[in-house]
Amino acid sequence: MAKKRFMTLSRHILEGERMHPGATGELSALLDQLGMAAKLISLEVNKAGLVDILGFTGSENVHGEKVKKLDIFANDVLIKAMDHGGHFCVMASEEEEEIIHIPSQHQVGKYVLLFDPLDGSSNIDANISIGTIFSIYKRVTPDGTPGTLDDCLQPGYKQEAAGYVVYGSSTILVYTTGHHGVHGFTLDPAFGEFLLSHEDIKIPSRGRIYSANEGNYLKWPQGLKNYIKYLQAHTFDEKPYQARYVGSMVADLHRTLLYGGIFMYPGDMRNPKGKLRLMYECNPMAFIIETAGGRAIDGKKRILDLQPERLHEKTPVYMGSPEDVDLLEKFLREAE
Ligand code: AHM
Ligand code: MG
Repeated sequence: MAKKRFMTLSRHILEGERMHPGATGELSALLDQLGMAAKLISLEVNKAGLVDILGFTGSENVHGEKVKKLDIFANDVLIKAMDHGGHFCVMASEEEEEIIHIPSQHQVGKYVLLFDPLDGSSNIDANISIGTIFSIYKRVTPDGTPGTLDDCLQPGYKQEAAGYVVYGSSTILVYTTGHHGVHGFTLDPAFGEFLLSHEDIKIPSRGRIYSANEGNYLKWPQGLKNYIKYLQAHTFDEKPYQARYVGSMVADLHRTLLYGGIFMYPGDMRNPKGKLRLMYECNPMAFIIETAGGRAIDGKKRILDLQPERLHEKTPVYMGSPEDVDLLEKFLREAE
């Protein structure tokens, strides 16, 4: 218990590194830096209602959506915190149309960073949880040269690390390197440190909660409609299924990770690829969910096996407790 109380994010990352005798410490250093950026974003998110930072900037992001100032702030913080450490050769963000090059005055490293700086930002004005998502790969182009799009377009199973930060009733950072489990750290605002609060998270094998935007029900694939009807007519552990949908992927998946169940953002008749982006939303979340014992599919294939073609491409996604995803998959298959 005492050990847990004093396990900061930095110490945890370092101890993870020591389990790999050949590790250079670079991954630890950059994860630590990401934790620092998350603290800065958290501070700003927490005072969003107090300062004149809310409201539209008048510009749109690469997807034609209105961008709020906090998105830009979070994007800037991440770029500025991560571009000069010598760890990355290239970065990419949901808020930037093109890849982000490392400025020429800084060293380039062997890692690649993709991130969604502030996901669910349409929820900001209502004080609903939002989050940051990140995904880390090793470069595929030669060391010492500027990174390229090829470094970014790698399938998710090649991720070296992934994580998210949820700015909710408290700020929690969850990360994994794929080897030593999934761990969550709660930010102590007085202490200014992320402290280990959720050690070695394992997703329940089955849950009672399904999470999707049911407003789109009529446009959904028939198999998914059948699945939802099935859940509504059945019980789990003698209790009815529950629907929960925050509309912030990070919050919905954080709950799914802890309580079990299934999160879904399907493709539909109008948007066959759904809404969520493969590279910096679905892949990192799928890596975390799988490492915690869950499953993540696009309806047919494993999310982490998808070969990306474009930086901002979207994919349908179903992820969560393994038995729930198995059942959903069966319904999708049967309706084909
Ligand atoms: P954003 O990246 O523009 O914030 O949008 C992504 C968000 C996710 O957090 C969430 O799961 C989804 O959009 C909700 O979409 P919808 O309003 O269609 O249900
Ligand atoms: Mg997003």
